[in-house]
Amino acid sequence: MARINLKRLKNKAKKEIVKTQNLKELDKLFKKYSGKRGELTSILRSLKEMPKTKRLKVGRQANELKEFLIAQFDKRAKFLKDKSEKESKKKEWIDVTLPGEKILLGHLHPLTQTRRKVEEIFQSLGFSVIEGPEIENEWYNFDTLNIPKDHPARDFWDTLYLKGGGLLRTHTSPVQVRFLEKNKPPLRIIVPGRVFRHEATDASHEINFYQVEGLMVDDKGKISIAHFKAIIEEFFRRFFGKRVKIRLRPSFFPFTEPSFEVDVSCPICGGKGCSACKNSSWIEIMGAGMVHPNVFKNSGLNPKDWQGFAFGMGMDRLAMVKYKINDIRLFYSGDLRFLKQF
Ligand code: FA5
Repeated sequence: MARINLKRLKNKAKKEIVKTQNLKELDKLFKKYSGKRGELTSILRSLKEMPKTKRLKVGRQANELKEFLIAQFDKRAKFLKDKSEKESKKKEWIDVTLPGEKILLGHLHPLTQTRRKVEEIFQSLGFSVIEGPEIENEWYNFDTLNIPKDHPARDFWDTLYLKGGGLLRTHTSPVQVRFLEKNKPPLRIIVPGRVFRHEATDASHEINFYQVEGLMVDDKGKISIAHFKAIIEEFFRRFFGKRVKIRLRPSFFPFTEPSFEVDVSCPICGGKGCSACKNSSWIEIMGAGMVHPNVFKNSGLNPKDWQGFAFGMGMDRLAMVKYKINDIRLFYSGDLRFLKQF
C-alpha cells in the first residue's frame, strides 16, 4: 500500500515540478511535498506507527524518494533561474540618444599659470630655467649671501629650522651661489620655486609662497642697472600685456650693492589705497641689485672679473597684480569658487 502511494507521489511530483514557471511556484510546490505538513513529510512521520519490517522497507523507499525529489527541485530551480536571467538580459537595452555624463575638467592653478608665463617670457629673453632644493642649509641660505651668523639681516628671513641642521629656504637666492659654483659666466638664469618664512600672515604675506630668482652675469663693466631695468620693464610689458608703472626704491640686501626694491602701481585700488597695497598705492614685487663682490668670492669667482645683477620676485604678488586679487591667502585656500575664475 505504502509502495503504491510512494510511486504515485513520485509521478505526481515529477509532473508538477516540470509545470512550474517560476521560483515562487517551485518553492510553493516544495512545501507541498516536503514542508511541515507536506505529503512526503507525513509519510515519514507515520513510519513510527508501522510494524518494524514494514517500517524498514517503507522508510528506505521514502528516504530515496525524498533525495530524488530534492534533486528534481534543484534541477528545476537552476533551469528557472537561468531562464529568468536570460529574459531580463533580453529586456536590457541602451538608449543611445541619452545625453552623456559631463566630465568635469580642472585647470592649472593660477600660480602655476603665472609660473609658466614667467618662464616662457624669460626663456624668450635668453634665460635658462634652473631649480634648487627647498630644504637648504645655513651656509647657502645665509652665509654665502653675505649674511654671517649674528647678522641682523637673518631676522628678515626668519624660517623653520629642521632637526639635523637643515632649514626651509626663505628665498631662491641660495641657488645663485649653487649655480655660480658649477657654471662659469657669462650666464643668464631664472630660478622659480617655493620658499618659506616664519612670519604673521596678512593680505600680502604668506608663510609659504613662490619666488623667481633672476641672475645675469658677464665680464666686468658689461652689465649695469640699466640692463636690469630694461629687462624687467620688458618682462612686465609682456606679462601684463601693457606698460605698467614701476618704481625702483633704494633698499638694502647684504648680497647686492647697490640694492633696491621694485614696486608696481596697485591695480586693485588704482592708487586710492587698499589692504593689498597697505594704502600706499604701490605693491612691492621684488628685491634686486648688483651682485655683491662677496657673493662672487663665496662662489669661487674673482669679483674683479665679473659683474651682474640679481633679483628675487614674488610670484604670488605678480599674480595678485595681474588678476586683481586682494588677498594672497586665497591662493592657498583650496576654495573652488575662487579657483574656478581662472
Ligand atoms: C628676498 O627674498 C631677496 N632674496 C630678493 C633679492 C634677490 C634681492 C636677489 C636682491 C637680489 P624679499 O624678502 O624682499 O627679498 O622678498 C622678495 C619678494 O618676495 C618681495 O618683493 C615680495 O614680492 C615677495 N615676498 C616676500 N615676503 C613675502 C611673503 N611673506 N608672502 C608673499 N610674498 C612675499
